[in-house]
Amino acid sequence: MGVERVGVSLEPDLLAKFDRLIKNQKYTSRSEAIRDLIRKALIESEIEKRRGNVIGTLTIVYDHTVSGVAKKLQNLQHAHLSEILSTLHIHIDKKRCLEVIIVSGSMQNVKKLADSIKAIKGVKQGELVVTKALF
Ligand code: NI
Repeated sequence: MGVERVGVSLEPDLLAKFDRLIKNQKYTSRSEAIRDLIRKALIESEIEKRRGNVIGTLTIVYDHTVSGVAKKLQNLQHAHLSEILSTLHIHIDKKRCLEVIIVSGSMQNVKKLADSIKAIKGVKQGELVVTKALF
């Protein structure tokens, strides 16, 4: 496959910040970093159109001392067997737990499930990261 070269005009400040970012992310060239950004934008735009299935993670941090939170999380996960592939649980400290939930399905269902989990009292942070599923 051939490649086409394109020129991009950027303010020096913005370029300096971008170079720092890609250096931290261990990119070997600007081109590769820009290609990844474009791919990410295309995937996101397709996700927004809600076509096809997605796969990804929902990472949450919750306070397990909040009454009922663990039970609510468990009930919700048992009610969504088809969207949840796996769950990783780590005890951060005396109070806080980290859970990484691997999710898949239609964007609509995955988003709805993530929103319900984030809405549980005691769940302090929640971030859903999805990519287009290859199935
Ligand atoms: Ni825990």
